[in-house]
Amino acid sequence: MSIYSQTNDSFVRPKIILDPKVSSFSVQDFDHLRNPKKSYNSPLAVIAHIDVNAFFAQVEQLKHGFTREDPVICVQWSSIIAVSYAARKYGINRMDNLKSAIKKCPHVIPLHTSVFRKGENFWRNVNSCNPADFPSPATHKVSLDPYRRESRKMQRIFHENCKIVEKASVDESFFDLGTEVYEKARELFPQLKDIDNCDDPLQKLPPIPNELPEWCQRVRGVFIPTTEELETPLSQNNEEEEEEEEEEEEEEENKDKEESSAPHRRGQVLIFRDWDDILIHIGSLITLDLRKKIDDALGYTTSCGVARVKTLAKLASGFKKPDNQTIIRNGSIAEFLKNFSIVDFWGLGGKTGDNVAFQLKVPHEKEKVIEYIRDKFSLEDLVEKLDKDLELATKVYKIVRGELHAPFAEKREPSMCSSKRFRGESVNNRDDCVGWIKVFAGDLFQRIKETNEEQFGTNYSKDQKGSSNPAGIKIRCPRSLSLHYVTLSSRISRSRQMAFPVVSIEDLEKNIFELGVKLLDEILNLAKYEDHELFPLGIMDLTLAKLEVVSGLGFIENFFKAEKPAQSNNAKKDMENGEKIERVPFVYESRKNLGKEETQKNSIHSMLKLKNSSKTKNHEKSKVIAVKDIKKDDKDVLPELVTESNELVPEEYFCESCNMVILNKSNNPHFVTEHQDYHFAISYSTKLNGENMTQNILTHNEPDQSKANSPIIYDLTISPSNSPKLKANSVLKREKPSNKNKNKKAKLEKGQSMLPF
Ligand code: DCP
Ligand code: CA
Repeated sequence: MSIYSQTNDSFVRPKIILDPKVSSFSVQDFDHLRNPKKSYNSPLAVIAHIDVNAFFAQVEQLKHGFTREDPVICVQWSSIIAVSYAARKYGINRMDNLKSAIKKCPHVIPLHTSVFRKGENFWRNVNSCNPADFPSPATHKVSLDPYRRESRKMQRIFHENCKIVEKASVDESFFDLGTEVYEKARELFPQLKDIDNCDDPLQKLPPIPNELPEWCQRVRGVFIPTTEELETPLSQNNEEEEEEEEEEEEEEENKDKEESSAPHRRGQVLIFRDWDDILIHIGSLITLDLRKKIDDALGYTTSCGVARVKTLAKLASGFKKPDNQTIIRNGSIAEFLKNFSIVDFWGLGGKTGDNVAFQLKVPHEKEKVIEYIRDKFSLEDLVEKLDKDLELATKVYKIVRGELHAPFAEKREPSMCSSKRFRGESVNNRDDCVGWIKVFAGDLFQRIKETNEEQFGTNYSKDQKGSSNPAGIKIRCPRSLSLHYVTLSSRISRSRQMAFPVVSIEDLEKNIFELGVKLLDEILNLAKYEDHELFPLGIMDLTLAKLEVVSGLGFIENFFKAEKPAQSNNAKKDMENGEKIERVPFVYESRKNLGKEETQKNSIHSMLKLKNSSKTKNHEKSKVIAVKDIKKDDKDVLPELVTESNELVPEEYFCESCNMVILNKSNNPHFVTEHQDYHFAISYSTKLNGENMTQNILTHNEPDQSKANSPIIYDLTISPSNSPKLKANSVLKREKPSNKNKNKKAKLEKGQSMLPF
């Protein structure tokens, strides 16, 4: 059993003892820390993982003015999706439902997630902790916006303080602290600056000093001991000294607002011998500061792990919760891993991990599993045992040694999805779908608006029109829209996708809605064509993808770059001076309803007092539902956590402006949007420069059919979107036939839209 299964009562902070030895690390190992491409792979790497404690519950707790000591739970319909640590003391966990939670703690405070109401384009808070007032899943959709918003605030603080951050989920992030640790170490230890003139990168670093500078004499968080430290006789300090130390610690604790518990053995020592110990320790003080910033600025407690690789940092952050951090030095990896089995590692939790455990016949005692794999199997043995799967074998080999140096993921092109899992048979016709598309459009628009405001610091209010620097305005524009559904009983799943045009921000929500409805009509036609029953619907979602960042004037200028038409002096001047922001149609309208709903702090407190008054009952006009159990898997999926943008490269599309179908012969994923840009540029130029000038552009940019990648022209007999029935063979007569019917059917199945736009 790990020493950490003991209670914390008998633990005090350990003391650091320095025992310098010849360093095993080279100048290059240290130098790589400041190189973002190499730092994660250095043997001196310092990686952290931060996870917000009971995230949704903390958001609701703060939103409604409760304290950390209040037993808050976050509820979605009658399921519990997050449990505050105060409520966990009563044994409540996520597997409970509202009823069983109330049984465990009669004064539990259930706070419902914010919700959209069907047919409305804005979400509202549920300002009641009385389950009888909670909304019904038949008429409402959960809004995850408040959590995403808080998540983005945290990300901003993380990015302000750390160069390499990888957001792992809505409340978890990895940090490569290489640069920060490198800089702090050089500031604290002059000998690490002396190596600047060293010619040989493989030269070993100087030994660590005999004493630590004051800044890093503090020990914060749980330091996993090395085997040697565990065996080191405990400090001989007499009790008086210990008491004095504890008093000092208490003072410091108040000063630093650090971890509430110090789960170390009384008199434990930490022996630092080389730079890896010191750098990980510096990393732990940096994360302490970062977590404190989150707490001070936003009020959230977090847990954190610091180690040399991501897998260890992730396990460590979950080791001591809440509001604590666990530090794994390289010498304590073996000891730390005694707490885990192979299936506890990220990516090995499912069948793969079970299969590895089975094939390697790992012992039943958890604390022996990792040691057993490490000591018993060479890499070759693992390849042999794991069906010659070299990748998996290498992963297991490195994981059990704490050596899986994983790179940090590049930022993915974001997409946004709004989805709803429908209850029972509540969506039975087109009107029902339209009501939900309205919600989706409002949700997506609001999120784009907010992320733009947060990311680019622009509030897009009308008074910003006429700004002297429109070229500086940036905005994230969606360029693709898709609608997806799953039928309730037959679980038939289909999706339709189309390029999303460049529109003004004022028109964005309207366009998302209208084009979403167009996709819906396509789907309705397709269901008829395929002869499958669409209703009742089980799930529907609307996704905006290819959220490209463009800048106001720069964006427009890009359209004209290719052909550089001779501009009239005035037009040119306008562009250069960036006058008239009105021309750049990226101006958001402020929306009604939202601000008021969001800032009702403490409202529940007052409602608690007024619990039985009629005022309370009328406050939220949600339908009153009986509290009944809803199965775990029956709740809404978390789009941001589970939805990947599943984009398809369109093979062809019908361009209304060209009045022809254009084939994507070069398989260019952006070909539709690029073609649209071309039309946008023309229309914009016409507006700006008049017809004549635009003619220049036209002759330069017109699709050239003589070129290899030229579009193939179809004889257009029926516009597919106007066709009452979407029939493969009635759509187009092609001049140059090849695989037409096959393509058409495949295209329909792949979900590519036939809509003109
Ligand atoms: N979440 C959810 N449904 C799940 C899992 C999570 O709705 N099945 C949401 C609610 C959580 C948030 O995601 O607050 C983050 O998930 P975590 O697994 O990190 O759990 P918590 O943050 O709630 O708790 P912990 O302190 O254990 O991290
Ligand atoms: Ca969490």
